[in-house]
Amino acid sequence: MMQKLSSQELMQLEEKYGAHNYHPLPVVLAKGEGPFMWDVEGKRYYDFLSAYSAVNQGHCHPKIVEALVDQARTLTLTSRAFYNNVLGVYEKYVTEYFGYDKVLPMNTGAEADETALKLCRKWAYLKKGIPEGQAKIIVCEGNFHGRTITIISMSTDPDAYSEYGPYTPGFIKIPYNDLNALARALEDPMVAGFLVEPIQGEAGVYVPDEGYLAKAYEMCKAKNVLFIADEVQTGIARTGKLLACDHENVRPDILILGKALSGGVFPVSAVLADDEIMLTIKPGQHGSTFGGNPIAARVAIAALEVVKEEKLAEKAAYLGEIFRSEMRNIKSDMIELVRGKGLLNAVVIRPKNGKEAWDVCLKMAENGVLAKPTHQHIIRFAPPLVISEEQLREAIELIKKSILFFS
Ligand code: IF1
Repeated sequence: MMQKLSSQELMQLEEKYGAHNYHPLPVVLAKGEGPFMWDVEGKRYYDFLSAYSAVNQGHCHPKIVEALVDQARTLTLTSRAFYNNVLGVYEKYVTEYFGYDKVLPMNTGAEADETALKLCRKWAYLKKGIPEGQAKIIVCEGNFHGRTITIISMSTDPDAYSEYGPYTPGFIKIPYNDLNALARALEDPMVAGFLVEPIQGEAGVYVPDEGYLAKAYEMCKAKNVLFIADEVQTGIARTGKLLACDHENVRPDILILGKALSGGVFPVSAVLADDEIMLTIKPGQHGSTFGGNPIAARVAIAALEVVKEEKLAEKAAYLGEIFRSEMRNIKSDMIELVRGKGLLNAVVIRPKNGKEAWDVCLKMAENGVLAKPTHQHIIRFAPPLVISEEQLREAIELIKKSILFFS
């Protein structure tokens, strides 16, 4: 049984007994519903982080929770040593939904990214004819794909990679949003894939120039290089389309999904690809105890149905326009820049009188809006896509009030 503890006591427990690998905003949440969360003292907040875009469908969406609970009462895990009566149904649903031959189910985003890297290398050796052990994958500076050793080997952020070596070789790092750099890197015949976030999330919601993804895709095709999109954060309606790649009509050769694939109720990730690529991995060559478990399968179907039923992509596109234009209208010299797509947005904060993004976030929390700074001076704004226009406008007023407090 959970005792009734205060926010202060609960934060002290985490401080004393938990590893110090996070620095959370000092808010202790106890409940969520739609675009809202409540702290243990009962104060209500607009959630403008959505668990880094995992909760696109809103907190505790009844339909998704129902799928979770119903399946949890029936069958939770069989492992992949046996078939179960949900996985195949989900696999058919998700592949038709995104338009691929096959799916490989995993749990976390990092695992799906790792899977995509392994798949790309397998394809390189079995199909492209690169000599084994020689394949290279192009990645972008400022990337964020997760926390495993191989993934941080691709990182250019010292916080992410320092003192974790030795690192996995085989990656070529080029600047993001730079087609000339990509062209040069693609000259290397050992290149098997190009892994890219359609919008860089961790880098600070960095939106590339229009046409970048389409042109990059075309250049990869010309060199028989796989275009691999990490849509863990940008996918599932967040940017105003089902996938961020849809804005440029690009269909990745390998598509990586996570986060909102479960609406934030369970770790569910997936890699999608066509047979020519996916069938290079044979039985016993990759897997996961929990990947594709019955709860995950049921939850993901429900989460994807909600996206269509509630037209979340259309909503994100429409509400995103309102958000950016309202934020750009705020008369404050602390707002340096507003950027984003759909409801994945960032505001670059110009520090004033020693006050920076962190202070703005604390003030916003006080006023009832939760968001988190990234890289000292950027605040990410990504509410659940189920937020109504009226709610969004109310939250914008609270954000405005918080920024103007320092101006
Ligand atoms: C943390 C950021 C977001 C991701 C992309 C894969 C993964 C992520 C594009 C891995 C994860 C997270 C993880 C979270 C913070 C967070 C994040 F600030 F670091 F950049 F979302 F913006 N690909 N992103 O964004 O997915 O293994 O975590 O399920 O605390 O590390 P995961």
